[in-house]
Amino acid sequence: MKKNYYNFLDLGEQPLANFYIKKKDLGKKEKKYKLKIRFELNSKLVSIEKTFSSKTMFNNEYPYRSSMSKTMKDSFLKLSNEIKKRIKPGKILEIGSNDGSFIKNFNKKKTIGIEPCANVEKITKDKKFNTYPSYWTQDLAKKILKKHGEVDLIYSANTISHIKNLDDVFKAINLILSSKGTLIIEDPSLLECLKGNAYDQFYNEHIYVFSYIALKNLLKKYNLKIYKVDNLDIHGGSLRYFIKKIDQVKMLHESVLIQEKRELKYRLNLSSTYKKFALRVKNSKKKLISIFKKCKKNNKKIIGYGATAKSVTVLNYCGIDSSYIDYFLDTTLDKQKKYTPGTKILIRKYSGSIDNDVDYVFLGAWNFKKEILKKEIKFIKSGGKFIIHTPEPRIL
Ligand code: DWN
Repeated sequence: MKKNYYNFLDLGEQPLANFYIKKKDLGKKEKKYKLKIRFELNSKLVSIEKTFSSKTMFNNEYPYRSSMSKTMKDSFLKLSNEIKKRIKPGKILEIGSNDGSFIKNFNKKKTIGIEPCANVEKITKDKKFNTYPSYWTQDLAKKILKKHGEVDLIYSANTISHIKNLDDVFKAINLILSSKGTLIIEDPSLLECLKGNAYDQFYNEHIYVFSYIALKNLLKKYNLKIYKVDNLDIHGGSLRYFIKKIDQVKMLHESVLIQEKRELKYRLNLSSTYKKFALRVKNSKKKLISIFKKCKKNNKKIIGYGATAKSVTVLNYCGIDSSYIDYFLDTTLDKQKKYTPGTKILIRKYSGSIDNDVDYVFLGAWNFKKEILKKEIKFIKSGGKFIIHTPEPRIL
């Protein structure tokens, strides 16, 4: 039988992102898998080949907190104000509410948050938000429907792309979204990922990287339709999709057709585009390694900034470990004093500045480049430099 997908990228053996290693476990064998990416010829969906269960990935030791960046907090606040002004929903449900950066902008009585990582959900529960430490499924949707009734708005940022069973996701949404309700989904944009050679958008948690075209195809099955698309700078380029039940969409916003045209112009619907991307990724690896080698040859001290899930892919794919990077700085408490998955680089607490003896900083959190470069102006003025791998590996 003819294959209906095209495997276009092999990012080698990878550990699970967000599985930071405790000092006592440094000698232990890590769980690893082969990270391969595929393009489905019919649905146009791009996904990783080997997946892990949600229970394995999103557990009660999950370290990521969305409130760690001003950029994210500002973005959630701006969207919340837009929702209040334009949509004026009654009840709001967020799938993947993390530490509450979005729901905190609304009246507690109006919001319901779903966050499967119990350690993260505890943060909002302790602040008396109505949150559930559960995975988003039809069973949960039924339970919430019984208790709270239908909701007028469902928001989900950087979560739907993390759930393998999309059939269950959208059926669950349809169970609880009111007939005139709005669904807003936000996830990294495949177009921007390809344009920016941001191959680090692929790791075990990002089961899918959506394009407008693929999501549109998928939503049809569930009687849902995208009526507006916002292009955001967030996470290196994200798309925010505004969706309603098909019979509620009277007119499409011009942004929908513009996005579709952009994606077709870039040929996101053709395998050849992904083949070219894979070649660029191989070149990117060579270039990044040569930058690191050159710096080390000149006895320069390199550290990392932002121990992101994304950087796990880059470091492991390029074989950049603690022989190149002395340590990472990160503001996230649950990452500090631990080591990066696979490459075992120590993560240190960020205490307000970069040490004077540092020559180069590898920007793991390149998606917050603007915010970080602004904050580190003193380091830059004193001659410090940043290394970045997207869109091309280079020294800033
Ligand atoms: O999709 C996902 C996104 C939203 O978050 C998840 N699968 C996991 C996670 O991915 P990530 O780790 O690649 O996300 P971020 O938001 O790029 O991570 C930024 C990291 O950098 C955090 O650990 C916080 C840190 N940071 C810092 O130390 N100083 C960030 C900023 C802005 C800073 O100034």
